[in-house]
Amino acid sequence: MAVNGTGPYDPDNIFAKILHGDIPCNKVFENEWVLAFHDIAPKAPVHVIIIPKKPYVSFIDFSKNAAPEEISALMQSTGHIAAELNLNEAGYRIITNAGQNAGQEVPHFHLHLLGGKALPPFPV
Ligand code: D5M
Repeated sequence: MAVNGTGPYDPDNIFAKILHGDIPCNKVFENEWVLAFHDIAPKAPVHVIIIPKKPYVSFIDFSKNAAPEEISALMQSTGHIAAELNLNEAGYRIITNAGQNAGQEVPHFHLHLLGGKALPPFPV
């Protein structure tokens, strides 16, 4: 079910539970600011979810309220993960869903990194 990506942060959302260690994830990468893990329902051979550790609901919330080092960390981590997963040559796609019209299901801001096959024409 899609969520209101402009609403208040829900501290019980599934990614918050992963961050708190309440439920497991298949971790790909972690640093001070960022956690990345394999999507539980992958849409491509590579489908990684990349999240800031701090609580933001959406891209707008993150871009308005995150510290510059957090924003840099998310960008650099995403590039690092894409390169480490050998996506550079064949190509990849990075998307974020925000709010009901975009079908956002988890109200903790996240990037989807997709690759490993010829992706359908945008939008997926
Ligand atoms: O996408 C939310 C994504 O989060 C969706 O592709 C499934 C994924 N998901 C949901 N629960 C989990 C767990 N527990 N581990 C890994 N991935 C998960 P959205 O952009 O909000 O529509």
